[in-house]
Amino acid sequence: MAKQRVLSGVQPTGNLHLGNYLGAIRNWVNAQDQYDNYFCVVDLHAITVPHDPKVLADNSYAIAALYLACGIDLTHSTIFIQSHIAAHSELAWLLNCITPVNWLERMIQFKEKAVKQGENVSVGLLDYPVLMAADILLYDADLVPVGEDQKQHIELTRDLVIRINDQFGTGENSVLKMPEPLIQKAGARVMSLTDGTKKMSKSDPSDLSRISLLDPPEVITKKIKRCKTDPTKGLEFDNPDRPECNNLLTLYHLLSGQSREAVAADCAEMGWGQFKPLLAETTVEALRPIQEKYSEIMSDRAALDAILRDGREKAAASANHVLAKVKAAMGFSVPL
Ligand code: ATP
Ligand code: LTN
Repeated sequence: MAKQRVLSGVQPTGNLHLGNYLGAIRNWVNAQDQYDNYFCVVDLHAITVPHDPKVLADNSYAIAALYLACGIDLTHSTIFIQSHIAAHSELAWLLNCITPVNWLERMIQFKEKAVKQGENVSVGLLDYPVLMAADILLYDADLVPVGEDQKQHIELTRDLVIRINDQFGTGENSVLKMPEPLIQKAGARVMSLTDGTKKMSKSDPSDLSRISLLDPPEVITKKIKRCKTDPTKGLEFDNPDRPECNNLLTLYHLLSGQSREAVAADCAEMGWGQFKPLLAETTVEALRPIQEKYSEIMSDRAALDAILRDGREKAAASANHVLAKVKAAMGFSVPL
């Protein structure tokens, strides 16, 4: 039987952090041999908030290199850059014309990001989930592995599939494949180091709130030393009054590879003074191989270019096929 198709992506809006890694990329890597995978760098999404044209292309290359450094394996996975494939923008337009505006106005991410933009909210920010739906649907994806925050966007994608298939499918022939979110519980929501009730995010103004995958050891150690804790004695998971404690223990559990039970038992009597250096050392060691591989990949730009060229060719074949199917179903003329 053919393998199920997986598609996911990350925006090149800055360096990846532990939330992106533990909520998304690590899960892609761990499951990649079970699926036929497409991982894109969603640069068209990165311009939905004001961006710097001087760094956009470099950030996209850096994210592609980080995918590889984290263990994405080209024998199971295709890596490409979203804007290299025009079909993403084109399908987004077609989907726009059947998407009710109020579906988009309800999106939590839109509401949160719109507040931060003040007067300067672009149509693109509102339309972000439609472009994301296009990303997913162009590859006939069965599964979309993401962190918890993206679930609502995948639900919107599913609603769009129902709408397109109802309006333009014929009998047995559906136009688009129905995707499902794939959200691993552990790591689905890594919280900020400075506020355990907010998610760790690339766009948080404070660099101390997140650990970047490329932070040097001394920076990691400093950030963990300074991170928010509480005065309660002993460490525990799942106490709703101790969000920082739960977050830091979860990071230790995921990065050390020890079970939750073992971590809960080992840390039950610990104070922060003992735990923080342990977490810092574990994080440094977990990120070291990724950082080494990243430097290696970035030192051979021609090889990375070749990988992205191959990725683009493979991705375009799927995307153009699905786009043609949608255009035919919607009744467009075919250019001769
Ligand atoms: P931004 O702050 O620029 O919106 P982001 O940090 O939220 O960016 P994205 O590029 O939007 O990062 O997300 C890429 C992937 O990482 C998505 O699958 C998303 O669900 C996941 N992700 C992002 N932040 C976290 C987090 N704190 N915990 C778990 N997963 C996360
Ligand atoms: N919105 C996602 C990034 C993204 C994505 C996708 C994820 C854009 N297109 C398609 C999965 C599938 C985010 O993580 N902020």
